[in-house]
Amino acid sequence: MAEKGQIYKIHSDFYYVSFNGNNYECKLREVLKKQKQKIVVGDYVEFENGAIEKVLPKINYIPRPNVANIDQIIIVSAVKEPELDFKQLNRYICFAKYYNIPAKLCFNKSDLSLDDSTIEKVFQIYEPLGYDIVFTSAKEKDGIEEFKEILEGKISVLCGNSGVGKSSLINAINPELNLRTKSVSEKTERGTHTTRHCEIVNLTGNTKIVDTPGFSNLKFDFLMPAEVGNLFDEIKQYKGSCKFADCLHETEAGCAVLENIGDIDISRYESYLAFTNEAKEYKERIKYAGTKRERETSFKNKHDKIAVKISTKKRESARNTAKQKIHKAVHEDENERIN
Ligand SMILES: Nc1nc2c(ncn2[C@@H]2O[C@H](COP(=O)(O)OP(=O)(O)O)[C@@H](O)[C@H]2O)c(=O)[nH]1
Ligand SMILES: [Mg+2]
Ligand SMILES: [Zn+2]
Repeated sequence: MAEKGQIYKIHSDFYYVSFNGNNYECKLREVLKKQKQKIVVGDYVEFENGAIEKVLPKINYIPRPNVANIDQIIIVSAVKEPELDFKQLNRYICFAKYYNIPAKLCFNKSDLSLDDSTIEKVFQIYEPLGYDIVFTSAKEKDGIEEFKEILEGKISVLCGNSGVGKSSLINAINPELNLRTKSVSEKTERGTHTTRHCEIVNLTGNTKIVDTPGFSNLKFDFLMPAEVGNLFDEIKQYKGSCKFADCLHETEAGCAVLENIGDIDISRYESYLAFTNEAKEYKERIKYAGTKRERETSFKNKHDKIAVKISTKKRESARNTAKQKIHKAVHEDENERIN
């Protein structure tokens, strides 16, 4: 009988599977290799005698870090050093939304002159949105029990800018755990090649975390401007209530979001506008890619030596092919991001 386990590490051809507290080194069945399906850390698999026979459907998936089936994302910020960055926090929150993974918020370095107004602001903005919030000091070991509690029994990914104290928090819970990887901004900017493999490790008892190089590509340059509102619950609730169906809630007349702007936190709304602009840049870019291709096609047609009189029908079909190519290119680009 095949057992159902979870891949916690992948190393070249070897897949390490945990099942019932034991670890198994496995290889893929030939048939799986041929299927070319994406197998990542976190995947649940059926295996028998060191061979993985089947990969079960992923509940969720984050491409970078490349991991599936995680329970939650813990977004770590520092209240000072570096200064609390609400926009960055909102960015992580939106990413968690995008990948459909629950998030919890940790505010670390509470030992550094944490004023009441900061605490108040944090609760005022994020509590109504339904987020669990903990304040910690990895240094003074404050709030570590609460931090442990929010991780308890789950598989979590910690994310947050470099220097906010992620490693210190993990250390405060389990000093023996020597994580290999560094957070994303500690090592590279986008473009520099690094191996982005991750590993699920036991933090304590049944609590697991993903040892990961961190999130990369945190810009919203892969979706349409109109989709950004879906990542903000307080904006999404007005979906369909604006006068114009394609309303971006910026300056449009009859915008339900603007009519209720008093109920939305201004820093959240500003983040929304900023991310929408990033998405607009993306939209412009693919639009330009489209027109450029079409221009090239028509140029080629015009300058074709064998002076051709392309029938309207043929021209139409040529245009369609060009469009399909563009669509495919865009699609592939998206896939590249998703995979
Ligand atoms: N004052 C203070 N410093 C901290 C705290 N947690 C971490 N640090 C310091 O912040 C720096 C970055 O911490 P680190 O855990 O490496 O952050 P990471 O990049 O998020 O993993 C280190 O110098 C830590 O000693 C804290 O709670 N209070
Ligand atoms: Mg670190
Ligand atoms: Zn609107």
